[in-house]
Amino acid sequence: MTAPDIGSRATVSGLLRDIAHLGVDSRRGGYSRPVYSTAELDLRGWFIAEVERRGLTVETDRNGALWAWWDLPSGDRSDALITGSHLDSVPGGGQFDGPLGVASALVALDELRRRDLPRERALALVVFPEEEGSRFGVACLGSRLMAGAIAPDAARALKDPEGNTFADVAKANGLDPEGIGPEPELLASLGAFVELHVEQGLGLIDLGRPIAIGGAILGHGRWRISLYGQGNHAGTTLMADRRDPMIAAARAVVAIRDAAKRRPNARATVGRLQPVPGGTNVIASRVDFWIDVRHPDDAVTADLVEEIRRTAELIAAEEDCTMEFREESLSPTVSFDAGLSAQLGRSLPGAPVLDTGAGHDAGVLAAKLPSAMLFVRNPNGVSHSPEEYVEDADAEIGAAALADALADLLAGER
Ligand code: HGY
Ligand code: MN
Ligand code: MN
Repeated sequence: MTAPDIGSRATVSGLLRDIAHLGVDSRRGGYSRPVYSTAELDLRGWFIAEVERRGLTVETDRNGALWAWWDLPSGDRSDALITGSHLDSVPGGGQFDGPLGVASALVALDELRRRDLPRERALALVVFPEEEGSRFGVACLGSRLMAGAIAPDAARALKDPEGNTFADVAKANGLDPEGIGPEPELLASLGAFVELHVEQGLGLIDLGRPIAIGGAILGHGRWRISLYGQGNHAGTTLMADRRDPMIAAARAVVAIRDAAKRRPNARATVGRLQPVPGGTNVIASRVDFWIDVRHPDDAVTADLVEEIRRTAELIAAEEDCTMEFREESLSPTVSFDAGLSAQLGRSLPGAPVLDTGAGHDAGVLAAKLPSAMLFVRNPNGVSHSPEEYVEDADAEIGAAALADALADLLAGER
């Protein structure tokens, strides 16, 4: 089946420029594209238009992931190959985290169709929802639901900062909340998943290479800490009479940093802190803040989190406050499929192997099917920030590498 004429030869940088106006965050800088926001829905519309221009039909699965199938003439989808990523972003995120993988999948598809090679398996381009967990708090929510890595009841009850449940938002966007959950039949039909993603570090800069094959993903989790004190007037309440959760939170944030620094290669971050009610002339009654903790060894992550819990509890007591501590999301360290990664190595001779401290849908699905990743050089190594960057030339090299890897896999290489 020869490639339908899609007009100009699409490039990754061209496709990304087409969506560069969607979800621009003028207050934070960068992009804010939470799942099911106008921006993310517009990005879904862009993806659907791009795959339909290519003659593919898009299916939405029970959890809201988009699947664009390049079917075999026989229609056989067994042992299918999938590639893709996500379109949602963190608040004030970069242009490439997620969309680079989706745009590269489109360009790789075009290249595969131009080559008109023999192929033994179908290919699907996939977009997973809520990879960042920025709206409902759980990273990779869409792929976790598909893989059965989160209970549907727990997912339905997740709330966004405005108090909307995932069930309500999913329903408002055409899903059946009672239908969300594992997709065992779909999973059983899949043979392999290859996700291309911007590198979120300096590894490729240090190596002087444009692309790498993924090795492992650091285990990572998120916990919410709530500190309760006595809300009061900033002017009429003497310092000695205060039970100020903001002081407890401030002390806890520094203690968290110190505890992480005592463990080589551990990372602990507090990037989100919300006082309630949040008035300039008001002593907070409550402070919610979230910790993101990561380490290659899951036991060290657990030990660090336990030390953080104990320390925060002690600080709360010293400040005459109380504390709630709750796990929101946890992913173990994952190594990508050795056989699939070795096959990528044969398709891309000389490509280095890099581990990553960032989580990905490929890391979640690795528990259910052979999964692997390709990383594309990011000149400043910065991510989850407006400064995230990929050179146009490297973006095209990444898509060409993805096409080479997929071509071999479609031809039956294992
Ligand atoms: O948080 C992460 O590691 C990923 O970017 N979702
Ligand atoms: Mn991210
Ligand atoms: Mn990402």
